[in-house]
Amino acid sequence: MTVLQRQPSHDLGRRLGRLKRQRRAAILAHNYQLAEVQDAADVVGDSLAIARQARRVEAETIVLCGVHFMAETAKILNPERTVLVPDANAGCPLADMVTSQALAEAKRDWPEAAVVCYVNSSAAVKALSDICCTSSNAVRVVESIPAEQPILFVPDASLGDYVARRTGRGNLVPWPGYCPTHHRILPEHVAARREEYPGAQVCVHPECLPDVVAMADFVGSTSQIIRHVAESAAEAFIICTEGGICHRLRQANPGKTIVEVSRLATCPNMKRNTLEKVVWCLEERAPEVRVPEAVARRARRAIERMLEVG
Ligand code: CIZ
Repeated sequence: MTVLQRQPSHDLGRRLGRLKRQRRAAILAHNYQLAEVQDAADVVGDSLAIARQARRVEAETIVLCGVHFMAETAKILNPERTVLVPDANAGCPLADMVTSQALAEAKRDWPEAAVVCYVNSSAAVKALSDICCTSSNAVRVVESIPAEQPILFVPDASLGDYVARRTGRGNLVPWPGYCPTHHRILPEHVAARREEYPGAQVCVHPECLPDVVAMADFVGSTSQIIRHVAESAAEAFIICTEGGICHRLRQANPGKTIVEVSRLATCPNMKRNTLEKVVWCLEERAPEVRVPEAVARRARRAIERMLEVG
């Protein structure tokens, strides 16, 4: 019987280094990636930060380690670069909860509404939207829309509810989508961790259930949580978002205690990307992510409108 063995990581590292030079490639990884992928990356950040960085790196090829919509966003903002993904099946169930057909119908029923789409959406949905947002700037984006204009917020209802409460917008209607990973975090998980770590600050991503958000000492996107933990005087933090972020938080804050709220908050799609697959996609120059130009042009408008808001 043949026993398959994992290749030693130093061999993989050497192959990766050689391929990166040959392909003039940069590896950009999301905060939710496996530790081994984050450690091999040139840039680690949220989807917007990595899409912006993609413009700055001196590379012809970008390996985008995240989920599909992130690679699309990087391609839309950097159409001249080749964008590869380690695993073509790394999708986002939240993004799939709004299709372009369903959104087109909703727009026909509600023509006066401005459509705000969370970055967790397909390029085709972004192309039908007036403006995009991330969890870092969703409040500012919504505030940039005239108060009297109704807003259709797609696809994340938890983020939509949070933004409606923060901005006092009674005319914001959230699409009924949700992130299955963030919704696995329950109030009892937070309560149990609080008992174990009295005095720890609870940091919550706004994709979480409203009852979990209500327990937070700090609510923010991954980049905002990273900044908050670095700047806070507190010594311990209970992290209520996808667990991959804890690797970066521990590296950056060796003196602080970083507690994952629940092992259930692991995104199976984010974890599809492994170091082996990063090497393979560079070897094969595939899978490559492409966005049809007509879709990309309109999606870019929604993203650039967001970038103007900041
Ligand atoms: O914008 C991103 O990358 C996502 C999906 C979440 C976050 O808070 O960074």
